[in-house]
Amino acid sequence: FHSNETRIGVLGVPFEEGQPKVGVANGPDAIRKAGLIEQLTTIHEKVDLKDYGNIKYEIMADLVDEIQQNIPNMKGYAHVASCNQKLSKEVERIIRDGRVCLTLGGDHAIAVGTVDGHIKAKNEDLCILWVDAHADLNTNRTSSSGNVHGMPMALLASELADYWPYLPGMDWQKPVISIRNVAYIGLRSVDSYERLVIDKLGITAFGMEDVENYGISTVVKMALDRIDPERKRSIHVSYDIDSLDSLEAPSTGTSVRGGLTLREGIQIMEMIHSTGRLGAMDLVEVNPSIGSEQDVKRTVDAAIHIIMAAVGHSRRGLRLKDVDTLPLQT
Ligand code: EXY
Ligand code: MN
Ligand code: MN
Ligand code: MN
Repeated sequence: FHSNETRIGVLGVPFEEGQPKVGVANGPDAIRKAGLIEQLTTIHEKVDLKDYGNIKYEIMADLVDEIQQNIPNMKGYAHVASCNQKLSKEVERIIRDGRVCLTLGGDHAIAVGTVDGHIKAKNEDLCILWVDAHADLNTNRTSSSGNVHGMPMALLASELADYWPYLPGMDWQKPVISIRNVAYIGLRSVDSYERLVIDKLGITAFGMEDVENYGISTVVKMALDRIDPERKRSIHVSYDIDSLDSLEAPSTGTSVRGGLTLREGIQIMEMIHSTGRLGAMDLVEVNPSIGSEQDVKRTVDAAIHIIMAAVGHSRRGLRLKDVDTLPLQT
């Protein structure tokens, strides 16, 4: 069943303080420039699309000095806290407006705000599908890089709340999502402490070897069986473009070979769309400053294909409404 009206809200988050590479902040504009908005309106005649533009935030000034001394190993912390607070509010507003919230990153640190906003808007159980080469499950104690884009899932999970110090400026964010409601697809670069957390907490994690063994459709079905057994939850997909193979998405900061094909990436999102319960989606880590012009084009194009699948574009073609015969020659 597909209701014929599709309400979508697009929000850009030009944020790159969660990792060291310049350029990922231009992801949203690169994706728009390649025609995302125009393409979204062609899915069918009943698309109600609103582009909320790019988010602007003010840095909480009192954080800057204090933080870098008191919270070790979280680079750009004041930016992360400030941007995500604003972002959470924006996502909540868009979902409350009855739209599927499509957030364009920016680096993956922004998922703290998007998931938080989704939780606040739906006020009910939520499940998360985290499509990524990485688990993004480090704390500031376990991270060897100090890059916060490797930490968002650990900030969100209630089971890990005790492993964080007090984080000033993050009081708005309640780690209320249970890691039992989270599934990973695409993993192939997992740090040792992340592996420990996955094993200890029994996190649903499908790595590339599972995609290889079962096929992508079965993996998505198994993931949904685990995180949404009653088929009633609002689904949050946090889609890191680096889940795709480096050949499919070269323009990203932490590319890992041996990843998903674009076909598999699209299939995941077609299946999520067909549940009718996609509440919000992040598309993150597209960095137009990495690689050649052709690399950027390929990466952005892959992002658009994935987003189109998420909101109902079908590879079978559009079904004509109220028409079942070919037009005659006259
Ligand atoms: N696990 C590594 C770290 O914590 O630094 C790499 C993280 C890369 C995160 C990318 C966004 O998915
Ligand atoms: Mn920077
Ligand atoms: Mn990620
Ligand atoms: Mn990643």
